[in-house]
Amino acid sequence: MNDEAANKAPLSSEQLATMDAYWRAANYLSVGQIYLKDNPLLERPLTLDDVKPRLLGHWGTTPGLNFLYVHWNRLIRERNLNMLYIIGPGHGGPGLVANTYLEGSYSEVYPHIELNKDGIKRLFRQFSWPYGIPSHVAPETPGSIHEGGELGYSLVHAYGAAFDNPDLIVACVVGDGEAETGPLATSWHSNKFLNPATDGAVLPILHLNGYKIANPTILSRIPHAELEDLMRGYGYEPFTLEGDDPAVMHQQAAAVFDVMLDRIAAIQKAAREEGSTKRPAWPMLIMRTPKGWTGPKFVDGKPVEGTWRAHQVPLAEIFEKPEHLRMLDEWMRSYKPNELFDEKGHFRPELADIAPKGRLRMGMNAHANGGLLLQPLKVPNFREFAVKIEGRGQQDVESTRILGHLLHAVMQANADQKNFRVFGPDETASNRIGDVIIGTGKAWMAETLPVDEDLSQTGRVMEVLSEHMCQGWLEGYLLTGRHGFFSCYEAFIHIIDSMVNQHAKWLKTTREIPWRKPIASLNYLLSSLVWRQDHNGFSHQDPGFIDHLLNKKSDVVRIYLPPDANTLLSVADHCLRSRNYINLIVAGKQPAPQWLTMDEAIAHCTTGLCVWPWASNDNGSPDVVMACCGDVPTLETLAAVCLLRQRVPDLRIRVVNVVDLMALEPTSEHPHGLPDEDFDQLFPVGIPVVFAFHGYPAVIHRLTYRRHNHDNIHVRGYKEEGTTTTPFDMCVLNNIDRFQLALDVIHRVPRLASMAETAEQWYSEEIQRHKLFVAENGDDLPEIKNWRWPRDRSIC
Ligand SMILES: Cc1ncc(C[n+]2csc(CCOP(=O)(O)OP(=O)(O)O)c2C)c(N)n1
Ligand SMILES: [Mg+2]
Repeated sequence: MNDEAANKAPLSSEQLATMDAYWRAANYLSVGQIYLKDNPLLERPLTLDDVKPRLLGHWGTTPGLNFLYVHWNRLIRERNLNMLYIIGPGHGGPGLVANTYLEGSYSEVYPHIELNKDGIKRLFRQFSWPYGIPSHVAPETPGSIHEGGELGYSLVHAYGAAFDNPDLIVACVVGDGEAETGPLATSWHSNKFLNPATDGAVLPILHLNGYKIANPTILSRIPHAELEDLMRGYGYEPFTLEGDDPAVMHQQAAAVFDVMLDRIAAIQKAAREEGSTKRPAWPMLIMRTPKGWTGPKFVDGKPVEGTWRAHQVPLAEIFEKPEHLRMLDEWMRSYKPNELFDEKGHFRPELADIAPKGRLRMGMNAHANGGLLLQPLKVPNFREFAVKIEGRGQQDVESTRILGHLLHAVMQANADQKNFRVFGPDETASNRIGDVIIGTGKAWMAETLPVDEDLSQTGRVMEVLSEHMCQGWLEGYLLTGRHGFFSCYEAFIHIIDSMVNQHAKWLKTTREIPWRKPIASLNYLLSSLVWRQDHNGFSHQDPGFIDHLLNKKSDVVRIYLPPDANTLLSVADHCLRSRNYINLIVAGKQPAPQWLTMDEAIAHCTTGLCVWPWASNDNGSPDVVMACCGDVPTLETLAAVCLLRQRVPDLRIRVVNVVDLMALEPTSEHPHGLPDEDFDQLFPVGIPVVFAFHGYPAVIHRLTYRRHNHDNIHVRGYKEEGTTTTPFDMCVLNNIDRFQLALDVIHRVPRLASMAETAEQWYSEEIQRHKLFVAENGDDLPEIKNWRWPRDRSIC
């Protein structure tokens, strides 16, 4: 406890009694959810018939969460706060369900859970029950933007929600076990990016109940002074609340929260009214209370309250041990339910009255249902940024740089709305979308030096070398009704694989919850791609995020591989306007040939895949289809087409480019899937397909295995061969180079069988020549490096 709060007793005895009763009611409803399917008000002694057959849920963290909720309610009431809760230990779900029920929000969104005895019975029964509600603070829980099932992301979500929401206070409970995770450990640094003048406040509470599932937590077993120093080192002003006597704790909590809220108000006043630009030391609370507080102290002779044994269900053998049933009865009655609810099951009005009203209730905070607040992003006309095509493939352009122009325009167009941010792990400039920084700058509240460029306390580009933080901030930002864009190196986006899983689950679930309104999509740009790791080599080569996303629900995921800048612009425009998706855009940043006019690009993106007639000579009846997806595979395919034209002039080649990967799937599997008839038109049954793909070849097989022509689809892609070598040698190492693709065609078209031997000889000679040249000169052969699609296609 801090000195300032030490001698204060802000609660009157009546207030203290009411708050304690409210807390008891929340605890009672939490225990009831875990155990009971009947007898909700304990009108008769509990019997086994009242108890659920499967006892599921987590008690340990719940009383602490309930304690905090009633105190936050007081603060909201007294200070008229706009407060959002985020619960790191999301397994404490029953507590949040109980509290949103007590304040009335729950019944408003789920009218069948009435505010009476029947409602309580249903509330109990549905919890962790088949087709009922999940045990966590799930999307189904009013007021939540954070599930908390996978631990580690509470604090980044809280900060993401607070950015550009100057009136919001995000109360964020961090589990002391959760605090051991990598993402959480780095999240404390978010305070170097939060501007007290223009952003809201985050109120972190380290829930130091001492234990995880079966072990003590690190932070509870280091000297308290060391823990405080750690928090100070992270730039916070730590406050402490410690104890287990409810009456004392209520009074101390009220005192300490008053001081902390005064601190926040003072920090914001200094920044907003007095012009302070100093990075403040925001208050944070270390709350040291017993795990399973107010639950059974001993079970079967072993200590439970205050130990790891309280984590899940403390009395787990109700059906085997009559003593456990008796203890449950006693435990639930210890909350004195008849003082809390009348005989009809109505929460007593004098208790209900202390909750905030209307939208001030945390369960009804509009920020937790971001779609309610979502303003459409203003996206300027992307056609204005088009690359003018003067001859196909004749000029080299860095596609992502062109995207940077569009993003800059988006940033400017929405500057007043303050609802668009761009996130990246120190790669915004490297991925060549750096123009987006112009006019806004990069968010930074820490120290600056003259050598720094573009750092700004009000910057809207967020750069921190933590993919976890970028992802978490962006999720928090989107879930509270704003828009964003995340650019990352392709190989390292895997760091957030698990986080995107959780976001995809959230989106999938919210689609089935009518009161949850759609939010802006989570947009990724992956650049610095596998094929062009000129500076870095093997460690930076991994296109597998595509594979990862493919596992997600098809109504949530979209994957685009635009082959040039104009298609990239069209794709980006679409993604920025979309809702409730995870959009993955994979696009190169290196200078590369440009193929499509803007109109062609738009048409291409509309269908997702189509024949490039200017590159084809099949007259509607191909000998072979050369398909390509991704910028480098497209280049190699077109170069292979030229090689084949020279060697086999009468070969009828159809070139199909794929920009929307999901179009390859059948319609039954993905809404973007091409109908079978159309697919068969493009890839006629019996005609070989040589498919050059940006990523792992299995992806294409996986998407097309049900297509009629699948047996004839032969895919080249990345096969984990790589090093720091020339761009073309990367293709050669992975057999996706133009010579290999041309040879593949000769091997696959039956009527060219007689050419196979000569072609193999030619292939070996070309590859040998290439290998010798790159080894000697450290660069690609000039005719490879400077290759262009011929202006007059008859001469290629
Ligand atoms: C990333 C992750 N790893 C492991 C788990 C499994 N798990 C669930 S709860 C828990 C212990 C959490 O301890 P703490 O954060 O202290 O929460 P509390 O004590 O408040 O229940 C663990 C390890 C998880 N949910 N997420
Ligand atoms: Mg704990």
